[in-house]
Amino acid sequence: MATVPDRLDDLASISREVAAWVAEVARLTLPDRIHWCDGSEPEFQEMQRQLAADGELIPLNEATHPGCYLYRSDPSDVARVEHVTYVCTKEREDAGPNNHWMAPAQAHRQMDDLFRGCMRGRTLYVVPYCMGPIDSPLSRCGVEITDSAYVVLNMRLMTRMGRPALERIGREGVFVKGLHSTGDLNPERRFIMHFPESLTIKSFGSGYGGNALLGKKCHALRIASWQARDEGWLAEHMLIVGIENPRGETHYLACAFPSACGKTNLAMLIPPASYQGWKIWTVGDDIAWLHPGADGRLYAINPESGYFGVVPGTNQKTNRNAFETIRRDTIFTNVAVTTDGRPWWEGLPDGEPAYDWQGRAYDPANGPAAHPNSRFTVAATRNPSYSRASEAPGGVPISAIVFGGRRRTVAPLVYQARNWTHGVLVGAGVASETTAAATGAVGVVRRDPMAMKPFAGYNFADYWSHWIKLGSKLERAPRIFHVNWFRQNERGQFLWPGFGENMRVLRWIIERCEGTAGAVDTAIGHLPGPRDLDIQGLDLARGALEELLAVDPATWGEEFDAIAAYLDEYGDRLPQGLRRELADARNRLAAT
Ligand code: SAT
Ligand code: MN
Repeated sequence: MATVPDRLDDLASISREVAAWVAEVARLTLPDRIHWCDGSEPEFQEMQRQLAADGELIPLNEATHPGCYLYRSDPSDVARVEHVTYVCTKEREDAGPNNHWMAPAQAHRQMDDLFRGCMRGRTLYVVPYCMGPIDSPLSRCGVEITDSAYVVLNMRLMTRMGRPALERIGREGVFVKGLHSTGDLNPERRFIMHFPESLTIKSFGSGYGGNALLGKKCHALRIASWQARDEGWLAEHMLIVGIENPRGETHYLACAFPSACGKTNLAMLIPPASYQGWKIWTVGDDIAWLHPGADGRLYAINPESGYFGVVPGTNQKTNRNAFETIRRDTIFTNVAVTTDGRPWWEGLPDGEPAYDWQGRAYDPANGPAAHPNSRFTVAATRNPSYSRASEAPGGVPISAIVFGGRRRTVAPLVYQARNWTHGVLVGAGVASETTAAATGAVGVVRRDPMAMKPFAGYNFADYWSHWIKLGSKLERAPRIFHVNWFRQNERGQFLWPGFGENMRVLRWIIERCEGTAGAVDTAIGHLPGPRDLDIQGLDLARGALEELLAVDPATWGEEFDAIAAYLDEYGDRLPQGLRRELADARNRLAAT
């Protein structure tokens, strides 16, 4: 039988609470070895070397991609699994209709049965981490216990991981407990369980992304959204980007789009050639923690320190910053490779795949060479547009919150909510086509309020109440907007070029915040008038701009019906403010 080593290295003595929990988990999971991660560079390099020696990581072409590796996950384990992701609160209603629910006692029993003895023959890694700058009062810590070295490497890039985090936990005594094992990767024995009332996560049977890097969606969104409600802040699925105008003034925007809808691209945008003197600064590409500041503004930190971004489509033109970022020191997951060991994916203008994401000789009959949800993991500091404000302990002040989704029809290019509560309705009404980031059908429109459908750790009705309440206390609340880069004409062609040209829309948003841009008032909110958006030098099809900025009464009548039916699912818990905003919007539409 495997024995648990009783050697307590110096890391284990930093926090009695962590040590006690590690011992308890070791008694359950029976690992051969326990490794406390210090987060140092030598530890990271040694683990990469070891994994490469074991064949789990494939070193890529050292000349073209120094320090880069390829990891192939199990073919059944390539995306988040929302159907087996649970929020386990004492009261079912607290999890809400937006979450799968299980009673905590039953969920613990079921998970502990899976974890029993599951680390025999394996190493148990203790991964202390801090979400947010290590010295920020807005940051929160956690410890992930995992038997996956790949997870450890990803956590090292994605979080402030190691000794300083453990020392902070030692001082504070509070941390989120995340227990993870890849188990046998059997999809039938795969569950991601959250216990927000005890700040606990148990994840079994997946080694992939948001299922396994527990600091990310499990902690920084599901558990943190619960903590945030209790403590008076917001944990959101938002990128944070700074936009500096030629006068040197920087506005920060927090933008919520569902997974694989372009958050990373927007966070690293390269402005069009005509935008001389404008600069983009990336603070975060996926998650924002938003706190009311003493001056009545909302301040954001990015709890992460790296990017876990979608690879396919990334190139010099679509996202030059990301393309530069991932040329070295990057872990690629489920991309293809060329004969000379370079990573390859759909959307690269040159090279050819020799082996697909499963390691088979490439054959187009097997589908795309890189998995559509293949990912890069890389430290944020590698990004040419990395903002040093990412390290600011107090965060950055947010001028605008931008919601959006991927919608062929209905939603115009951009519109502005009339006020905060109306903005909460706009966020609650977000719908988007599903993507490869989660298992299941792709391209199906579903409601994804605030892009948080898979990530809100409690009842959406309570979440919207919290949003409304929080906004009412902000003297200088951010303005709220909605964008849609994905409108198509009836021939299925995109009406808007997207990518760097989205800068034109961001400019209108900023100038609305400054009070200098014009708009027309419509039933759904304020839209740019025909001359309010800068389209100089843009090659738009004839009539495209009119279509992009049209608010068709019949279409929006149906949309409001669909939003009303969706909100009704939340019954009496739905805040009255939202019902009132929706009724007002429908009245405005009827009057047009
Ligand atoms: O798999 S992750 O949750 O990390 C990425 C995403 O779906 O947003
Ligand atoms: Mn995401």
